[in-house]
Amino acid sequence: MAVWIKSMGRPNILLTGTPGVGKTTLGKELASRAGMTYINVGDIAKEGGLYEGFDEEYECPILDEDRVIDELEDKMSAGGVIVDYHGCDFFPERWFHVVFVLRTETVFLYERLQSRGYRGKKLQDNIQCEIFQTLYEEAILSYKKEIVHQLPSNTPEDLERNLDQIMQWIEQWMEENN
Ligand code: DAT
Repeated sequence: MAVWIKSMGRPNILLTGTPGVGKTTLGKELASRAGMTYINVGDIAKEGGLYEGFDEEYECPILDEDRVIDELEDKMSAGGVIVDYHGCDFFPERWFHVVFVLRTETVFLYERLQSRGYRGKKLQDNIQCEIFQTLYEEAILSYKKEIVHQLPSNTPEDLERNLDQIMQWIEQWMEENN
């Protein structure tokens, strides 16, 4: 594997998809293998209280998107960042060199969300979100179609394969851009 020097330009990667598809698992492991920075937008919002209300229907706080963008801008300009969020239409398009949309089949996702404590409408809405490929549609409307890739995320084997593929992609990007 090529040695990456810190001063080299590094890509920014967006990992998106329905809650439970495996963004955090993949993102953290990828950051550790690639020596990149992992950013979980949900956590950043929580830590900084970057909310502008509470959505009663979906039982979750409403993200203050402008403040999230202000908070992340400097880190994104520096490069080498992996961003994890279950939404993608409000980030500046220029931030990302590649977008991966993780996809999980209903049987697996149902079990993961149930064990996370999701029930009733919240569970159904998230399952439906995945079946209707809402995040994939959002991604291809928000970024150039050529940089948006779907990755199956059902099994530990999928996780390994995705890690390998993204590591290869990063290596190629580094060669082409440095
Ligand atoms: P997300 O960050 O998209 O909400 P997560 O990384 O927290 O998802 O993963 C949800 C659960 O699923 C967690 O218990 C780990 C498990 N998981 C993630 N990716 C997986 C995969 N490829 N195969 C099996 N389980 C996976």
